[in-house]
Amino acid sequence: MRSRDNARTGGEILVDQLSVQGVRDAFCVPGESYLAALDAFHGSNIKLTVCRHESAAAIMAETIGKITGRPGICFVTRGPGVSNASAGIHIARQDSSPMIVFVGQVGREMREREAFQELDYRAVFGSMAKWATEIDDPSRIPEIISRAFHTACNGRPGPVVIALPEDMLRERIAVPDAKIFEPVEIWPGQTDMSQLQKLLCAAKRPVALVGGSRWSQAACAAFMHFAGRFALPVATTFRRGHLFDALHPCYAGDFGIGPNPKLLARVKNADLVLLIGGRFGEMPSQSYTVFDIPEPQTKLVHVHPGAEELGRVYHPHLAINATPTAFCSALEGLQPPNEIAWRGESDTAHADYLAWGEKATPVPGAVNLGEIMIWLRDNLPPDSIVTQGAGNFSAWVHRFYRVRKFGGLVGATSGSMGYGLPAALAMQTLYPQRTVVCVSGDGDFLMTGQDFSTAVQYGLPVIVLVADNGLYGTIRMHQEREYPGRVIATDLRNPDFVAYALAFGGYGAVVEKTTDFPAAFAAARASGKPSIIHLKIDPEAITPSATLSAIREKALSGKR
Ligand SMILES: Cc1ncc(C[n+]2csc(CCOP(=O)(O)OP(=O)(O)O)c2C)c(N)n1
Ligand SMILES: [Mg+2]
Repeated sequence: MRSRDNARTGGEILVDQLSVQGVRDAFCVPGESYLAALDAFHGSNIKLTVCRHESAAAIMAETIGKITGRPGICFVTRGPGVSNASAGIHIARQDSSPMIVFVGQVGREMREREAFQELDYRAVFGSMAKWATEIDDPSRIPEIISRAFHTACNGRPGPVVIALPEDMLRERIAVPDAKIFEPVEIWPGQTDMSQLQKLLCAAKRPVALVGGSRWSQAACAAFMHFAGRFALPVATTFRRGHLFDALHPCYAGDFGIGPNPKLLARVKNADLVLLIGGRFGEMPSQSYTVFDIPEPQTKLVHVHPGAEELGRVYHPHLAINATPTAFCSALEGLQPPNEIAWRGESDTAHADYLAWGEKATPVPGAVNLGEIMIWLRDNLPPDSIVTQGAGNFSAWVHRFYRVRKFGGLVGATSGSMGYGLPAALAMQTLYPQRTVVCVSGDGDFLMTGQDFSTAVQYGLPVIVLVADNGLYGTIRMHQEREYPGRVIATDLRNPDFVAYALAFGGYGAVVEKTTDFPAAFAAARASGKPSIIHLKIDPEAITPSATLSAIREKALSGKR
């Protein structure tokens, strides 16, 4: 209800401002604390998706931020709502994804009495979010939203939390909108690039690792072109497989959890390692074991958009503060040496990668997740999207599935269970024409499984594979390694996932043996409905290369 005197409510100013910033989708669980903002979505061009749980709403927003590079938007209510959303806020932090979470807040006159559901958001999210604030005055909404977009996206992206006192959202004032923002590119200096040129000319065994955020399809294409010109072996870091085409002749594989031993050896033996875009966190450093801290034994080039990440753990030989987008275009100016000392290495690395995932490993039980991943890689269109949560099942995705396109694999580098389904819903919202498959575990799926109803409500025909081994398998594996035979709290009693899908109004099929999968997948697709394919996995098939009993036996023999 915009009035004739140009006065708008705080809620209207806020939603108009989101629209000016180019927001097309927002995700919420409603609350009485922000009714005036909800009301302002009437007549706006932003599609508001209502979810069943705030963790799903927050993950959907995070996924939008991760893939588009512009903040994903989520609205949740005060205390309990934002507490539920905090898993998504943490993911945005660890995964460096731009996101803005709007939270209802008690009226201004009640603050600090611990009124109903009141929280001090600045204190609670002070260390998890990139910025946590509260808007006291509706005339400052355009300014604060503009800053929130800049903060969420610039440098190393991350989550912003903004609290909205409910009376502030109802106040009516006249204020102009702020203009649309653009994330600031950070260009590498000429000196940086010429030093890199020299390092590459002197290298004998270089390898590149790509990760992090602030990539785009064009940046990935530019990097692949560079890798091709330099015959440079390139690996992707944990859950960033979508940054490099798996069938590019320079692709050396996934350098995540349990990488190909040949790739691990290659990185360890390299005399020059380039990490582009990612943090030198626990995963790319293989739990901080690959390089010495703080002075690595090999030459490291670290390219990162956040200056504070450069030298955080490792002292790089060359630190370049740049966004991957800008850095990759600057790579056009580098020339490969006349004689590439490592010529042939990218071919070997790629052959090692292909061989590592060529054939499924034999596993106990009638359903082999490796063969299913191979079927998907051979049969899904190249622009398909696979999303995943966290659990041992994901090892089969990384090893046997082949990601071809930017956005083709979406996962949480923070290892947050329950990620796959909301991420799939967000991707299907963004790309209605593309096939979206979510690969989840039985534990993983039920962390956000209630939002299967959101898929049904909005007609998002995602296909969810639930790898049901009746276990919190990852933890059981660690338990058997550390405390063999002393099983506790890792068994699961599961529902009938087909009945679950049907009860929600979706399609369901069970797969008892690998050869049932193609027909089940075809039927799911033909149904046009959100679907669940229930995969009955033998609990002994705990990794692609080890059984649960073998892990226990090994641990017991070590203790004897
Ligand atoms: C939100 C969250 N809670 C707990 C964990 C710890 N955790 C990691 S993997 C895992 C078990 C995953 O089980 P499931 O999804 O069934 O996959 P599986 O390992 O059995 O293949 C747990 C509990 C986590 N990573 N995230
Ligand atoms: Mg499981």
